[in-house]
Amino acid sequence: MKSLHLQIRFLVPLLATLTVAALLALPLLDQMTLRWFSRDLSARGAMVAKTLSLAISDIEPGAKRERLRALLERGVLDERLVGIAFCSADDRQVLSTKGFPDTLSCKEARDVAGQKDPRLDLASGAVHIGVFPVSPQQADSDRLVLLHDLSLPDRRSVDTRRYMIIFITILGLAIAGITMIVAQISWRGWVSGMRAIMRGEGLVRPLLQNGGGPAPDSAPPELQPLEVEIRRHLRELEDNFYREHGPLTPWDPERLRGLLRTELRGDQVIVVSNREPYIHLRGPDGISVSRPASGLVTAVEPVMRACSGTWIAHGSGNADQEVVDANDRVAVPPDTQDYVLRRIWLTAEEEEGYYQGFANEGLWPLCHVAHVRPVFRESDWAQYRAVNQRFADAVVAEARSDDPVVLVQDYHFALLPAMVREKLPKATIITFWHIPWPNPESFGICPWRRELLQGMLGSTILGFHTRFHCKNFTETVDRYLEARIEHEHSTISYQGEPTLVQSYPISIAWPTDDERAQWPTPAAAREAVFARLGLAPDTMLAVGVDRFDYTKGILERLHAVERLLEKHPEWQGRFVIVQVAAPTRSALDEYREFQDRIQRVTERINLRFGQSGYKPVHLLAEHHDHAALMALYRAADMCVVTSLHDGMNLVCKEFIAARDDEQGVLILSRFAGAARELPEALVINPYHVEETTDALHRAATMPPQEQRERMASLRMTVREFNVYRWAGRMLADAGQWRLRERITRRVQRRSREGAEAMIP
Ligand code: ADQ
Repeated sequence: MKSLHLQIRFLVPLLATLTVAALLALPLLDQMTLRWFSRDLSARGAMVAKTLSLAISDIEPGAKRERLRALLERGVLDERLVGIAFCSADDRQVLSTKGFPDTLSCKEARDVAGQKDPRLDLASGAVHIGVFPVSPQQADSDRLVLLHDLSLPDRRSVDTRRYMIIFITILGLAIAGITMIVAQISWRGWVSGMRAIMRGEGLVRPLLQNGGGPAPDSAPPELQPLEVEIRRHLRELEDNFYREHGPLTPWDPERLRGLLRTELRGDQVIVVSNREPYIHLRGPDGISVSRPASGLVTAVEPVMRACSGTWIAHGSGNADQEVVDANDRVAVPPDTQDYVLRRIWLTAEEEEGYYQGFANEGLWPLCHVAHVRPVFRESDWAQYRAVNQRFADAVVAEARSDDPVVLVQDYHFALLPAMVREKLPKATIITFWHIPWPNPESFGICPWRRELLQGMLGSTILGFHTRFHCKNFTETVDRYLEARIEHEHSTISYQGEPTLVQSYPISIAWPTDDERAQWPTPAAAREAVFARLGLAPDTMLAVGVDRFDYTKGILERLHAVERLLEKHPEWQGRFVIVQVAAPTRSALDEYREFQDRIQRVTERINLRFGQSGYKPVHLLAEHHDHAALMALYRAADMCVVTSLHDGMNLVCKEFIAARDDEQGVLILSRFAGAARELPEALVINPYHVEETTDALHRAATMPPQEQRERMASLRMTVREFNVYRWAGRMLADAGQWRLRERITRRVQRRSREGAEAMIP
């Protein structure tokens, strides 16, 4: 209907143009017709006159007058001739036929005949006058005046005009009709082409194209420039939109809850982790509750809050036992009591063997290529197995159905998935490995490599941070187990049970507006931090935040700072790094020695480059609360992450989230999983001191505009790829898996029933 309106709008001017053309053309046509007739009558008159002249020359002189009259009267028998007159050379009318008007003299007739349009309007009608010499060879010849009736040409002219109007009208309508059809076809093509472009069909095509040639579904040629233009504008709009608002449907706690309601409706979720989400501690003022600063807790807690599940963890607080019920359960969080925390108590031997021994002295260095030798003790392995079994038993005891969703966290529980699978074959077990997975050769040094792999393959889904870790795991299984690997579907089937091996990059919760409102401004944060540490106002401040772990590259970082002060002496007295290092695993020799070494190197550098009131390295070997870390991130000019090997690294993402002023530079090790997501950082090889030194110098001299460009892009990534997406994607995959399982079971049941019905 709309297109019809458009066409009418287009046709009206077309028809108006045709009408105007017709109005202009008709008088012209009239004139031409009359001129043709006039020429025709003149020629005709000349012929008649010639015939008459011949006849007149044959008349004998005596009989001349009567014969002449008879001759002329015969001539006017032609209906188109009105009258004929015979005029002498001196314009005297000798005789005339009956129809010749008395009022018309020979002279007047000659004058009119000499005009361009020899027409005379008489009372009886218009006539065409032709004057012809009887003897053309004589100069003073008599003349014949022939009057032709002009009513016929006039009638013909009217007829011609009528036919002309009919012709133009038909032509106009035909053109209009054809135009409408062509317009309709082109309009439809154009509209569908535009719609396709708007739907993005043309826009996504270049991504799908393999070669350089045009894609088979490319837009019509006339729309291609438009397509290019639209694509450019859309990209700009999208960029701006993403920068301002983040992704269209951002992952947040609400979306995660929605997913649990729809995809895992009513299913019980059980989390297993070594660290508990709430620790009860007895202090001088009674029992207090603390939340460990842990990415894992931040990531998993929204899931638990949404589904009222059960979290099984090692009860490590000194007042933990006081608050649990007879079944070692306590409702948490303390204020809302959304889910249950089931605590497992470990003896000192168990903790030493399972946690410090096998997990932290064995698996941790085994999976991190940081040149610290793993230690494998038979006794640690026994404890590891026993504790895994205790946690697995707790999962089975807490399960309210035979198919709960079990989320197993980290390398402390490599054996648990298969142990749970044995008791609950229909459970959906999602295991997430928070640390890297090494190559098959490195992993092969573990004496219990097969048992560990078999344990992990009890999982339904096995998640790593990066595809690279997935690949290493798959190759390790390929090397040490008899398993069927389907690379296309990322699955490994061991003893007929499939496991989906997938990458789920972990992240942080993007700060809410309420949280951000609590933050000091960057200027205020800088002022407070500078005052606390006694820094000069023009100090270039770098910050490092880590657990005091040898995998974090703290030593390499300090070497790079030392080299910077050597290579660029202008930074002496002005460049400061604040290294926050939370003590961790201090019961282990390796860690204690590492911490001592860092202390010594720090002192050496400060001795070498320190001046009165200035020391280049501030080592704060203590746990900081969240607000203190935020203040540091916001005060700093750069954040330095130099991990020698890291599954992901959350510190760099926390720094990015803290910089809503879009300032500050991130220096990031290429051996951290995060480097694959954050290429806008200054990505370095921490083993190459010179490269890290240059990155420090580059960060210190980077113009604010470049910092803004990089930081804006980094923030966009971290906001979109947040921790809710991490949990959401795993749970969505689990939901799909369960759906498929249910369908398969239904199909199997029906075909079994069908087969039974066939048996007579
Ligand atoms: P971690 O090895 O602990 O995590 P990381 O990802 O950097 O390493 O997380 C450390 C967390 O502890 C951060 O939230 C940080 O703020 C906090 N933190 C560090 N030092 C602190 C201090 N002094 N005071 C207070 N808080 C401090 C393991 C893997 C990582 C993986 C995570 C999540 O080794 O590769 O990213 O799990 O899967």
